[in-house]
Amino acid sequence: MVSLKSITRQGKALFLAYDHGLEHGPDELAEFSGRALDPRFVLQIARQGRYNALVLQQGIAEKYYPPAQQKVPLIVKLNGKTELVGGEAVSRQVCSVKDAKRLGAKAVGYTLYAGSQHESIMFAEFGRIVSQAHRLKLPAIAWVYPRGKKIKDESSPGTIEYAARIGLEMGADIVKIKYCSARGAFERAVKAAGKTKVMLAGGPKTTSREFLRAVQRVMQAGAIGLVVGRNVWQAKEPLRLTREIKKIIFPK
Ligand code: FBP
Repeated sequence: MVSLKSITRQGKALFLAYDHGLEHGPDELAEFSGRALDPRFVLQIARQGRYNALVLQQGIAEKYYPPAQQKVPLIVKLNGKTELVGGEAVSRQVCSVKDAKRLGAKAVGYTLYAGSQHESIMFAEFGRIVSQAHRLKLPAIAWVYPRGKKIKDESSPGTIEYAARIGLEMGADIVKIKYCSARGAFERAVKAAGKTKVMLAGGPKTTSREFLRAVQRVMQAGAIGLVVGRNVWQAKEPLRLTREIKKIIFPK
């Protein structure tokens, strides 16, 4: 098994995600204060907040991730899509594992839209990515987001449990899944993921209180941490919220 040491602390982790410019567009980065449109603002949060890793697409990694930033380990997201297309979700690989490594990545990430009519394309790509990443001793992280005509509720208990299991079956070292507040749902998802570690996907901006409660619940359920984007860099005081999140993930 590939070691997760370079992107975890005491087996736990807090990653900052910043691939939204591609996934959702500049409006979302500019929402609330507009500060997050500038990659330097978010990179500074990652550095000052001492995140365990920062998730970037190759473009921003290449242009904004200077050697000084490298105190915060890099995770390169290998696939991506925009919101400009309709239809069943498909997100193809846009960066190779080798290029990610060249950019300084300590792990690679990939989104699987399980349930989409095009899931087989993404499964085949991710299967190859896992082998290539493991050959280079890089962990492979799967964002498993069930999405498509047949998925009624992306974060129902059964759906998140299935998403977690897909991570294990596909060979991911970490699987990132959506939140579900139903009693016992996240516990069952963690169980379904077996030896694949589970992390929570932050989701759209909510109140800090609500967000911290969700973090608390998933940590109690056995998750190793979270990959957060909007809830932190759209917050009024991102570093303050980071400290609160860290108190939950790393209690000692
Ligand atoms: P957030 O914490 O902002 O939700 O970021 C996590 C993330 O997975 C990003 O990596 C990605 O850009 C986004 O969520 C995808 O969101 P959506 O579920 O709306 O496609």
